[in-house]
Amino acid sequence: MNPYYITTPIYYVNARPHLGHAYSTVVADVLNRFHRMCGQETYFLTGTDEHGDKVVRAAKEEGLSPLVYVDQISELFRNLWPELDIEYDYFIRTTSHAHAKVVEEVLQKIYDAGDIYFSEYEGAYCFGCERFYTERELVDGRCPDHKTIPEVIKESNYFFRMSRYQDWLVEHIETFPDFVRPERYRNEVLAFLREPLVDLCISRPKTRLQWGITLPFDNQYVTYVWFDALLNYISALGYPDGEPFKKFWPTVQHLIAKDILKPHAIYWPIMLKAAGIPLYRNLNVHGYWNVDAAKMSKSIGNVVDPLELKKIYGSDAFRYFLMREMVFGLDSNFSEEAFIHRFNSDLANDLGNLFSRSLTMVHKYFKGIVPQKEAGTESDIDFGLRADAEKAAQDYRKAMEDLAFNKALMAIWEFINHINKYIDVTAPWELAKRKSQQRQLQTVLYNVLEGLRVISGLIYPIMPQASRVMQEHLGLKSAETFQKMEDLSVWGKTKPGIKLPKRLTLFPRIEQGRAQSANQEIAEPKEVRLMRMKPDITMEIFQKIDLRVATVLHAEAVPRSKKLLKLKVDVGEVHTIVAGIAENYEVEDLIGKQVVIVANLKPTKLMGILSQGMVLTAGDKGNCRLVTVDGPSDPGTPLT
Ligand code: ME8
Repeated sequence: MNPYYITTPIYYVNARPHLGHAYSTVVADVLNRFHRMCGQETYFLTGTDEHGDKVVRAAKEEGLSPLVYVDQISELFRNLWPELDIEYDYFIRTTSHAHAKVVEEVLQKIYDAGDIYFSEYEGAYCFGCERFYTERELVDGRCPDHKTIPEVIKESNYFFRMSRYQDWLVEHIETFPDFVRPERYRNEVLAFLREPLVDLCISRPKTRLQWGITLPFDNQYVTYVWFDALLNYISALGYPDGEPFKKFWPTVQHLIAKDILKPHAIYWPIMLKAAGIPLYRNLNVHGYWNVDAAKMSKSIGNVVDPLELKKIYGSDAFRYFLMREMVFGLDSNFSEEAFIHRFNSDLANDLGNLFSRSLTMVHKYFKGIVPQKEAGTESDIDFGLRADAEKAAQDYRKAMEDLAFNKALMAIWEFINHINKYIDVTAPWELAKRKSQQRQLQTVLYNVLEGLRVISGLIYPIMPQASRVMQEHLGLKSAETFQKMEDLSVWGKTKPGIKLPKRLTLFPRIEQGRAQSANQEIAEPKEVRLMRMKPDITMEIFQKIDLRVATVLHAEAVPRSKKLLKLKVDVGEVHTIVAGIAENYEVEDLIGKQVVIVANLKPTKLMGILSQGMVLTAGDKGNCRLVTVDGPSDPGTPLT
């Protein structure tokens, strides 16, 4: 069986991860798990793109060196993925030494072959895009993305002779119709290739940019960030001699959104061809998530934080929503209302209720022991359930292979509805009333459990936690066996006689827009809670917080506030701090007390009083205690 290699874009470290990044990476994880279920050996690559102008500018804004800055943001991405149950095999960083070596090697190879030349160029340069624009590409003289007027820059640079490969690329795309898919993006690429292809400027003079990989044939230049970044897909596998490269490269599936179609569909195949490396198998292009019908943007303030959603609704529900809501290839809209609606109707009602009502009956009628299916009763009361299960598994598989995740889920949900109807029609509660129908009751509930087994396996790539919990509660011990596609198309794998654990609610309904705490079984399993406590700020960030010992000189109530006290504290100098501790401390108890404060918090006005710091407490409201030091300390002593 063919191995399977899936890649995501490597994300720029100039911004924190958001919904869009999470979507691509969840899709890659879903595909990776699905192909593993099909018995393939898989490799899943993601990572961060850390060179270029954009990163230098973002670091500058934060007052950090690029090196420190890229470490911090890259870590945010790396730490987010396990929170969303994303299990990648390798996380590549373009600032790694091994990657730089591959970039140098490929550049040299293409240079030696004569496809890189030196020339002077004057053109309109957009700093946001980090590239030159031709007159034709500009819209009213402005960058189509950033809407800014590009600067005219004249410089000598190295160019990659892409024009030489134009006809070859058109022919390749025409010969392999699914090279770029879905078709709308293939058409877009072909339309672009109808115009003459301009050679690509692949260097930046060090006088303008130092943050990049030095060209192996001219140390006055660094490599253009896209030429560097695209090579991650092979450097991560240990190109040219690494075993993973030999095994996985020929099967590669790239996954991107439409924003980076051109570098992936044009620069990248030509780079591979020029370097004598076989081309990728498919470029899979998805659409954009908009939020509340607008493009996600920092300035509008509608950027969706995946971690926030995960914390409230759980990783499974987040993954389910993304996969169910977006038609791969088209744009989609995110809104929390739609999210909650899907959660309640699909997860809590359809799947969750089926699961609970089925297990409740097994506990009620059979003391929680999986009943034996009785020969002779089976066909009478099958009502086509077995055929439905086979059809669901087939439709699901086809849809997953076509990247039609919404359809794959629809196939599962159609089957869920069939089981629900099956229960209504066979009415186990009626069968249970008569001893003579005991055998029928056994068979009906056996069939229901068997249907749930199939569902628990099919949902695995999308909702790995719910899949595991379902399987545990269905008495399926070896999770591995029940996550194989081949087992899911075979009826009758459930073993009778097994005692099932107490039932639980898989997806408790969300009331008033927020998940209930009962959701914890799925939303917050223990290991995830621990993971959240893992440090996710670096020492540099922590050290920016100036914690000091302060002695309280004076305290008084803030008029018209039940909670606030105005303190004057000695922290080497006198600071006024407004603290919400009035319900826990009397004014007179505070005088002379040594507390710990954040001394460099930006001053802010509270009830008209300028507060110059924050007093640290443990707990809040009813049980709030001041953090103090274990013995007298000089006011202003820093905490280390
Ligand atoms: O372009 N909807 O990095 P990037 C869906 N470093 N997906 C979205 C999205 C949205 N609104 N916004 C971003 C780069 N994405 C380069 C890539 S690869 C060799 C170098 C996702 O941080 C989507 O996958 O801008 C998109 O292609 C990618 O993030 C762009 O990430």
